Amino acid sequence: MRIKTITLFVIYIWSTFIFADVGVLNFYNDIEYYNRLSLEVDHISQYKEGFIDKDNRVLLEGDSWDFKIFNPTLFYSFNSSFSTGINDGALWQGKGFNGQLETGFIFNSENIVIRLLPEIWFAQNKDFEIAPSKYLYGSVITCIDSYQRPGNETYYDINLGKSSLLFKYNIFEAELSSDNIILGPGRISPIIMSDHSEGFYHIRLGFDEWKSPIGSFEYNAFIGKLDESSFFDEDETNNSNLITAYNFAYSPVFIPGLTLGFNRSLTAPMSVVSPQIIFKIFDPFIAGGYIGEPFGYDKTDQRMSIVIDWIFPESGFKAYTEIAKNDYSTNIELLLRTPEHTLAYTIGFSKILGDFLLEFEHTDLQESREYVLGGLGGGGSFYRHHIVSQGYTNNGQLLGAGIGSGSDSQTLSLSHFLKDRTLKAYIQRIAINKDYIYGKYLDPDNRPSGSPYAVDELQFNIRLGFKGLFDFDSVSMFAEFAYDYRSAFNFIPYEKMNNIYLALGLQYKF
Ligand SMILES: [Ca+2]
Ligand SMILES: [Ca+2]
Repeated sequence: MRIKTITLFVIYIWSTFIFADVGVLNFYNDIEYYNRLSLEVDHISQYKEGFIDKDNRVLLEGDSWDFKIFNPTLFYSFNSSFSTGINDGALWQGKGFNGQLETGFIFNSENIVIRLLPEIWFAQNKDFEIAPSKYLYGSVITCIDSYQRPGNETYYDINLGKSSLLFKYNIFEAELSSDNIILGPGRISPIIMSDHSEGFYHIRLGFDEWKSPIGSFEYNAFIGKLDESSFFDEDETNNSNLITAYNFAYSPVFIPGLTLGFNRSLTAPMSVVSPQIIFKIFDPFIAGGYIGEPFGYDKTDQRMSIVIDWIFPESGFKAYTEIAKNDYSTNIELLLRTPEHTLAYTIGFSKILGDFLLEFEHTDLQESREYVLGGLGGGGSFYRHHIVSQGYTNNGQLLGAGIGSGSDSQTLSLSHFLKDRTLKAYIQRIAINKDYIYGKYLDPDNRPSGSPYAVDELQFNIRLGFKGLFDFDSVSMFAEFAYDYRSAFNFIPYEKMNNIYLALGLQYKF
């Protein structure tokens, strides 16, 4: 008990010197995004890493290399009633206090970049009611390793964060990394890959921008390993999965500002991995069956999306969409009958208004409607899978949109960019896992005949938030205040909950 208390004390103290990809660094992303909206570019990169090298102090340098310290950046947050937070990397923000530390070193040269940026994070993880789960602390739905809480004790984790070893030659890059991969234009809910979960060990081969007479091309291929969290099943033989993925993007020279993209990813249990599985992602014929198995018996899980990202720099306007499929239509008959089969999408726009930036994004991850007719089995819900039983997750958090399976969401925000400060107000609605309630009452005989009706179990959250970044000479400061109203909390009719979210970030600039 004493050791635990001392450990917690050390973490609490350490976290006050901490640094993160939320808070200050998240605002750096916003500022860069705002600045680029009015720039004429040949190509909009669809592969992004969470890492930003901004104002980091050079400790040593030579003619063609430098060695920097990554500015220490503190992030602290507090939830009064329940867990909230998306796109925060490995961090999970529970009830009570949460913190994350990120710092380290960066070596830059012409052909080699080395980043050693480990992170540590903790969640006080105070007790709050969660919805019943087969996995105790896990998701309300099966076939996905997405915990509601990481157990019932203070949780902390150390990982390699945004560390990476990168080789560059001309436009080509080869990288070994533990960072997140973000694909596509989604500002809040990229569907195939986001920075909602912990990054994962992967190898990347690709190029960012290859200019040709007909336009610019981008291509990256990934192979990596995903892990199960400690809050899932008791089966020790299925704890890791393979992930392979690629993204392709093209900006036609005859339509300035337009970038079209394609993303595809595949996961498979490590126990079935073979060269055929590793290269299956490059098979353009998207068959239903697993190689060597009867049709429809698929041991791999695939997702794909197409992307349209269109920027109009003269008016500072950008519109984008990502349209994704969780499962392919296995033949042309099915495709013609129900093209909406497991379709999900994100659509959004951004508009500069002087010093202001107005943004809106809408995402819908709900199961397509033909599932109510039966004959397709369960599991049409985005990110779930029956063979890759952890679903599309790493260490208990989703690799894709953080709003979660079966959800839909809208976010409207207004940011104000000034020389030494950036302010942002936002309102966000998330309807949480509607698929769970629709699935629960698939059989009309199970539905309650009177009030409360099944429809009263549909849970949603409204958040109103304000945040700001304030730049001083040697310190950047981040602060956020948000209020959450949750209706049908844990899918219980008429159960209403309020939450206050506070966050503070500091970055020390050497
Ligand atoms: Ca997270
Ligand atoms: Ca397991």
